[in-house]
Amino acid sequence: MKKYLVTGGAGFIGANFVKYLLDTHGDEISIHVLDALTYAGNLMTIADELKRDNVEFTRGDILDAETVGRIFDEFDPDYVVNFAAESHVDRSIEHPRLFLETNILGTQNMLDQARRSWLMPGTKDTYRPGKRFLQISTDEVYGSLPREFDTPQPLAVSAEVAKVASGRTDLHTFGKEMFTEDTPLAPRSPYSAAKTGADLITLAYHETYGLPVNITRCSNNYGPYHFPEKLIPLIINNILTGRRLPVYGRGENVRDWLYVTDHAKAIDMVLRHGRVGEVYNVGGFNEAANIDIVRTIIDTISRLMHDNPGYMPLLKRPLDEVTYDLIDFVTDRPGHDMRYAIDPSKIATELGWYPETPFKEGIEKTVRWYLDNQPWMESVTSGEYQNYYRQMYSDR
Ligand code: NAD
Ligand code: TDX
Repeated sequence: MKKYLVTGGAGFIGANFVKYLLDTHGDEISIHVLDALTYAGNLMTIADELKRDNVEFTRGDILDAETVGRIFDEFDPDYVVNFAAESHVDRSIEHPRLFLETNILGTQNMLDQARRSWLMPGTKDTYRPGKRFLQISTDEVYGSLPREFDTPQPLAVSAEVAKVASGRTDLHTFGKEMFTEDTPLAPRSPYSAAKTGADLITLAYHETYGLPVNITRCSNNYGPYHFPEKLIPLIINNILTGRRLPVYGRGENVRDWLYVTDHAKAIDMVLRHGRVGEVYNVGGFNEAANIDIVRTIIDTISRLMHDNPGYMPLLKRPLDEVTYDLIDFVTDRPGHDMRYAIDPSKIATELGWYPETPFKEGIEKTVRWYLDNQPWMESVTSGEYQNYYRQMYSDR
C-alpha cells in the first residue's frame, strides 16, 4: 500500500490529484493532505474524500517544521507531492515576500523533513527504498516565448510522440520554439522567481544529499475547483454574476491549457515510473490566446443556457447580454509573459503520457461543472476565506 503526503491538497490541482488517486487506486493507497487553508484552499473541495478511512487531513503550514516533522514520523509517506504554494501571479506583484517564504522556504522545509525521515540509519545519502519527493513546478520558470503567428498553426511532433498522442488530432502552436527541460530558467515575475528558487533547492537536495526527487513543470491547468481569481473561472463567474470581463492588454498573450485530470495522471506516472532526479515537462499541446479563451467561454455559456433553460436562474443578467460586448480591455499585468508553450516529448516517450482531453471537450466539462456547483463558488468567495488570507500575512 503506497502512502501519499499531498501538500496543498485542498487547492485546485492538489484536490483534483487526490480525487484522481482515489478513482484510480481506491483503497490500495492512503493519503495525508497537509494544507494551511489559505484563501485558495477549501475543505468543501475534498469533503467527500475526507469521509474515507484512507484519507486524513492536517491543517498546517509547510513552513512549520514541527507539524511537517510529526506527519513524516506518524504517517511515514512513500511519496510526497508538494503542491502547496502561493500560486497567483497578480498577487505576487503585490506581495512578493509571502511568495518567497511559502514557495522557497516552505519547499526547503518539506525537503529537510523528507531527508531526515527517509535517511537509512548510519548513512548520509542512502534512503529507504520506494521513497520519492515530487516538486510541482510550472512552465513559468522558463520565462516568456515570442508569439510568432497571428493564428495557430498545425504543430509537427516527432513520429514517436505522434504515436503516443495518436488520440489527439488538434495539436497547434503560435510559435516555432517551445520550452523543453533543457531551456534555461529565466523567470520574470516574483511568483515564477519563487517557483524557480524552489526547483533549484529541490535539485540541490538531490545533488548534495542524494534525496530521491523529481520535478514536474506543467502548463496552465483548467477544470473543476479552480479558484475564481484565475482567468477561466474568473470569466465564468463574472458572466454569471453580471460583471464585466477584464482582459489584460489586447488579450493576445498565449497560454498552453492542460486539463487538470490529465495533469494528475502525469504526476502519478512520474512518481511511480519517473527516473530519480529528472525534470519532466507536462503540457497540453493546446496553445490559445486569452481573447479566444474568453470568447469560447462566452459562447459556451450562452449555448448551454439556450439548450438547458434550467440553468437560467444562475444568470444574473439577461441572456441576450452574454456577448463579446462584455469584454473590457484593461491595463496590462506588469511584465506580462507573452507566450508559454510546453514540449512534453520527454514524458510522452519515456512514460507514455500525453494530454488526452481535447480543449473543446475539457472546456465544456469545466463550464458545466461551474454551472452545477454554484454553492462551491459561493463558499470559496465568501469573506471568511479572504479574512484568513489577511491573517496569514500577519502571522508570519
Ligand atoms: P491553489 O492556489 O489553487 O492551491 C494552493 C493550495 O496550497 C491551497 O489549498 C492553499 O491553502 C495551500 N497553501 C498555500 N500556502 C500554504 C502553506 N504555506 N502551507 C500549506 N498549504 C498552503 O494552486 P493550484 O493552482 O492548485 O497550484 C498548485 C501547484 O501547482 C502550485 O505549486 C503552483 O505553483 C503549481 N502550478 C499551477 C498551475 C495552474 O495552472 N494552476 C500551473 C503550473 C503550476
Ligand atoms: O482577469 C484576468 N485577465 C486576464 O487577461 C486574469 C486573472 C488573467 N488574465 C490573463 C493573464 C494571463 O495571460 O490570462 C492569462 C492567464 O492568467 P492566470 O489565470 O492568472 O494564469 P497565469 O498567470 O498564466 O499563471 C497560471 O499558470 C501557471 C497559474 O496561475 C500559475 O500558478 C501557474 O504556474
